[in-house]
Amino acid sequence: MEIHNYEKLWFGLSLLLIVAFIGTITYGTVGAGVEMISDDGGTVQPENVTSSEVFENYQQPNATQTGDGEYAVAVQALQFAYLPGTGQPIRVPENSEVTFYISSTDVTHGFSIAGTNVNTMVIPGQMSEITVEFGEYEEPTDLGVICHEFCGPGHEEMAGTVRIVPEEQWGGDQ
Ligand SMILES: [Cu+2]
Repeated sequence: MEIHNYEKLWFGLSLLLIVAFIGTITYGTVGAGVEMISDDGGTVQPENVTSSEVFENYQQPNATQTGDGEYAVAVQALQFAYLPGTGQPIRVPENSEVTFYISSTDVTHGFSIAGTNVNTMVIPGQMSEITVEFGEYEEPTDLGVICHEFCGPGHEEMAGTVRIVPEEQWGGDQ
């Protein structure tokens, strides 16, 4: 059987494409350092979210110190606000590692902090836990928080703020 040269060429090229596709998928999965966020934050009854230990300790606009340079904030998502976060910013110090615990008391929401890789769904009955490092900041810097899961007629207005505060100003009262 004779195979035409052009046919061989196209055969080779399409094989190469398949190998390249598999290569990019493999790289994206294991090579690029992309990590799935952990889902071991635990479960909680949606109506009891705010009386859970995590919320009783950390649902404050000022991040609570939990260790050396480590802080925690618990955020309640509801139609159509973050508590804390909407109206009053969540304040975190610079040079910190902050763990956010986020849960919803009504429907599924999203929690995404612009300019960081914090991006999680917020599901009633589930505690989303995500840790982010904030670097050095010369002056207070606001990052927007948005809900990116359609959650009802006020979804597009559901937003908040994370304010990163320089060390000298941390503990002050703005
Ligand atoms: Cu929402």
